Parts: sequence; C-alpha cells; structure tokens
Amino acid sequence: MKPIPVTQKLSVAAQLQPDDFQELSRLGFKTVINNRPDGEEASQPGTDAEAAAAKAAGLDYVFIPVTSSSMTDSDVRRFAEAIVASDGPVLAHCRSGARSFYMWVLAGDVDVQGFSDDKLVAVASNIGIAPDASRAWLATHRRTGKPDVKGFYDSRTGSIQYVVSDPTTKRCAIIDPVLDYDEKSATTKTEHADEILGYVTDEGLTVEWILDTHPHADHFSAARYLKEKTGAPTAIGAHVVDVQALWKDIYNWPDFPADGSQWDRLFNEGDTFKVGTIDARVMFSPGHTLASITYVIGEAAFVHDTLFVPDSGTARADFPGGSARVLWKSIQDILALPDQTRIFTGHDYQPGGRKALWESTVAVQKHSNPHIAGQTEESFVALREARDATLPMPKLILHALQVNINGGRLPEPESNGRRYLKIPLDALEGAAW
Ligand SMILES: N[C@@H](CCC(=O)N[C@@H](CS)C(=O)NCC(=O)O)C(=O)O
Ligand SMILES: [Fe+2]
Repeated sequence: MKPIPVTQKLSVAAQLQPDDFQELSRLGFKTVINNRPDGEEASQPGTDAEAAAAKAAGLDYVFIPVTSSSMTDSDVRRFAEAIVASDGPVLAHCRSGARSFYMWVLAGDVDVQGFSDDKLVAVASNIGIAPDASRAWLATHRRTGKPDVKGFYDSRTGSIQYVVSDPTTKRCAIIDPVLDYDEKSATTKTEHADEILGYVTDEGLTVEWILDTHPHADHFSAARYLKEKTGAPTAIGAHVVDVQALWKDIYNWPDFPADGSQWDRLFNEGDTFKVGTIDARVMFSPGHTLASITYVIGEAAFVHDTLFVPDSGTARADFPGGSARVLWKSIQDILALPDQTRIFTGHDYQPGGRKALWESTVAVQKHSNPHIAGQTEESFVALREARDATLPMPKLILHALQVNINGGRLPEPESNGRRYLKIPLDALEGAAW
C-alpha cells in the first residue's frame, strides 16, 4: 500500500488490504473512501471487510462505488462532500487509484482549480496513468469554469433572464429576473420568476445569488420576490447609488435611502465571487446606465444592455445618466475579453420577426456587429446618438425605476391595502408624439 499525495488533504492508492488500515491511521489519515464496487476480482476484500478494518483502526469509512463509465454527478458530489466533511487527511482508493483521482478532478473543487493540466498529468503518472491517456481524458472531461447557461425569454419586454449554474456543485446564480407587469390593467404576476424557480427545482440547483446588471428601465426586477422564495442574497453594481440619487429627485422622494441598502451586496469594479466552484468577476460597464455592470462567470460574460446580438447593434445610451461615449469605452473593455468568451445579452427585440437570440462570442461581435466592426469612438457616438434621438422612452420607464431602485420592491400598500405607482409628469425628455 502506497498512498500517492494529490493535495494536502487527499491521497489516492490502489486496492487496500485490511491490514493497511492501522498503518493509514498511524500515517495520520482520518477517512478512507472506497470507490471500487465489490466483486471486481476475487482477491478484493470487499466493502464489509474494509469497513470493519476502518472501524478497528478508528478511521471514518465512506463507500462510493463507481466505474468510469457509470460515474454520475451525484457520485462526484458525494465524493467531494466526503473530502470536505473529513476532519483530516483522506485516502481514496479504487483498483489502481485512477478512478478516485479522476473523481477528484471532476469534483472541480477549489484545490483542483489551482492545478494546471501538466501538474495533473504529473500526479496521474504517479498513479500509473500514462501521460497520453490522462491528457486525453483531461481534454474531454476537465471542466474549467464552464457554467451551464439557461436563458428564459420574456417576449413582453424582450428581456432575457438567466440561470447560470456550476454543473459540478449544482449551485447557480439567477441574473436579471423579470416580474411580469401588464401596464394596461396594472396587474403584476410572477409567471416568469416561477418558471425560473421550476427550472431550479427540476435541475436540483441551489440558488447562491440573485443578480441584476443594472436598474432596468423597461421591466420590474423579480429579485425581491426570488429572494423571498429562495433566501439567496441579491446584488447589483455599486453605482446604483448614483442612479438612486438621480431618480429619488425625479420621484420627489426626499426620504428615500439612496445608499444601496436595498441589496445584500453592492459590487465594485474587479470584485470577485463564486458560483459553486466557478470564478466570477465584475466589470463596470456604464453608458446605458450609470450603474451597469458585466458579470464574467467562467467563460461567459453577461453584458446586458451594452452589446446585443450582432444584428441588433448596441443598447441605447440616452436614459438619465447615460452616455454613448462611456458606452463605447465599456464595450471596448468587454471586447478585450478572450475571443472565445460567450457573450449573453439582456434584450432581444426580434428584428424582422426572427426568433429571439441572446448568445454570441467576443470574436463574433468584433467581426459582425455593425456598431463595432469598422467603427471608431467618434463614428459610434454619432450613430448611437442619432439612433437614440429617434427612440421613444421605454413604455415602462417611469413605472419600473421606482420599483427597481428599491431592489425590486413594489410600493408599500396604502391604508386600503392597495399599492400605487407614482408617475411624474413632464419629467423626461424624448416624448414621442
Ligand atoms: N420598446 C421597448 C424599448 C425598450 C428599450 O428602450 N430598451 C433599451 C434597453 S432597456 C434599449 O437599449 N433599446 C435599444 C433599441 O430599442 O434599439 C419598450 O418600450 O420597453
Ligand atoms: Fe436596460
């Protein structure tokens, strides 16, 4: 028996014999994980004998039998959880140690992220896996920051809401959820938010974050509703306080706390967080609003109202606090991400009646977005301002901002139990007669 160190906490080994367990205890191990189904070969002691030997040696023992072809996500998660739960070093074994090693790589925990492929190949070769074989396996199986992204389209407002999840830990973030609102009858509904919750339940996800990219001008945010339903923290860009300051004047709300306290976290430029094991980073992307941010989650960037899919150009920059020149700069920062970065936009207005689209890449944007390809800052500002001069205000801007600067809270009910919106007259330019 020869434990092969993988990390400070985890070593792997080939098949153990019951006599080995006392030695493992002496070496300081606290837990043994057996990844080998019983009966693979006649000489195998089997899980009952191993469990008894572990008990006699004072070791915790976990049986997660797998084969390389039948290993499931839930096996991998149990494996990762057993390592975390152990109060000291863990020895995992199968026949050769390879399956246990591969399970650890698949678990994609914080430790494995610090390993380059070369370093993993070196550990694998200590276990007896040929470098060609481990390299080929890593190329197809290693998940490095690749979230699953599911978009939900709201045709009423042309908005895309996202659930971004880490396939290894099943943890997720919800981005820009919509609270349904019919302006003709002033009725609110939670159909879209409930559809998102249904997906979260069906996929067995745990919501870690409820994120907004900016205070939306065209729909109500469902962040508050989803926080009530899931308990997950809400977040938005730190410059939301500037947007709050602007709009509290417009709504004449002198007592409104324009301090961002309506969210659990305010993100600054460069702030990092995690979605499961996937690294996430915040970039300020002002221009459409003062508070707009981009969430870069693994290899996916959620850019909301900056770039749209290429045939739809870019977002408008004429709302209070908006600036075409600042938007150009924010777009350049997004385009400086690696070419293969997946770009997910927040709106699609289905030009020409085509089906709704929301995904592109940095490379595709550079080559085929007419607001980018061949444009200079000056030409972009000119085209953006000319187009913005033709656009009427979003029909819900005055309805939506009073809810969205308040973190997605509807106005408090009045004495009759009814909630009322407040609409300032003659407050905005850009009337379309
Ligand atoms: N017709 C929509 C327009 C919404 C709108 O102005 N959307 C913004 C993003 S919040 C935008 O950038 N639109 C670009 C465009 O319409 O070209 C509405 O009334 O809600
Ligand atoms: Fe917007």
